[in-house]
Amino acid sequence: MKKKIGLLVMAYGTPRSKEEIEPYYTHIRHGRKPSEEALQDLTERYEAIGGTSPLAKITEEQANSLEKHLNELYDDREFKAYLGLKHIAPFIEDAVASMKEDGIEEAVSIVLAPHFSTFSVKSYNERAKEESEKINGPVIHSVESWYQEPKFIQYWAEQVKETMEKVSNKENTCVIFSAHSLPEKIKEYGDPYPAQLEETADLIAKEAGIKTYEIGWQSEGNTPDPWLGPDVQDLTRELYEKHRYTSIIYCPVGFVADHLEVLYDNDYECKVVTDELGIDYYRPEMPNDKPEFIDCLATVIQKKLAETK
Ligand code: FEC
Repeated sequence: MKKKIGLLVMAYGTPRSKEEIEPYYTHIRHGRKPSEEALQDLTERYEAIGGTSPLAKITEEQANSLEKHLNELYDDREFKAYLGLKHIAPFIEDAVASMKEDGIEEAVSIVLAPHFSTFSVKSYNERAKEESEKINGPVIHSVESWYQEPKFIQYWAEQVKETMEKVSNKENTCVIFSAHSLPEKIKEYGDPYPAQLEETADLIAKEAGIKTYEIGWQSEGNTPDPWLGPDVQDLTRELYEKHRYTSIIYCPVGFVADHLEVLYDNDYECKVVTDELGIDYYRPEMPNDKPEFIDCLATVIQKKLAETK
């Protein structure tokens, strides 16, 4: 008989309707309701990308494709995917409870974000483990980060090379690698997040054979404390002032899907800046549920399971 393994796929989550925007935003704000103005602003951003985000559908497709692919790779194990979201149902805790109900004793978990941070991956993993301990649920083997996986680096290197093919003045083009900004205070705790983004950029640039690239931060929150910078929009202006680049290729490598932070913050906000400067805007395709990306995630899971033997 095949051994049953729970595949806990954790992701940010997104409102599935206009009505869900307020509770979702309240959850992100740790239970504090957003002001009318902030809610209106977020609603307008969702409207600008079509009303809701495609993220809900993409996350489900990623989890289902990963389950299917892993089941093709193993003869002696059967994986069952459980989606656990950070800010909307099914929450991480719901997924752990479902695994327990289904009699799962061992699980492997992955967060659909490549870099580790105390603000992101650590909190996902802690929530899963705490819930499992509380209900005497499955043992969970958690992947901490997977940005170094060669198949991930390869994915973005291919995207950069393909995009470069479309650019007319390659010499005058800069690639900006970015991730979600976080409050700067994470540096005081020695959080590896900024260094991991830098390493990701260096690895992709080397693989793609590009020399002109920068690191930027995007989508920073609406709070008074300082956030990691430079912000991608400011960086675009600074780079133009200094080097007069004629094209920028934006690679939001901290994300793995088409969602608000990419479709709005890159494709709208950054494009406003490039249009104003009269330079070309490029943004390669996100991994979504492309087979090569699902294979990358499966490899990360295989490596984690090999460690636990
Ligand atoms: O609906 C969608 O398509 C977008 C989903 C979405 C993703 C995402 C990823 C990350 N976030 C991270 C950190 C923060 C911190 C705050 C924060 C705020 C928001 C808001 C929305 C939102 N985030 Fe998000 N994030 C997504 C959506 N995020 C909406 C609230 C409005 C706004 O500020 O724009 C600030 C919280 C606070 O106020 O205290 C911090 C990180 C990631 C990448 C890792 C991951 O996916 O977990 C880090 C997708």
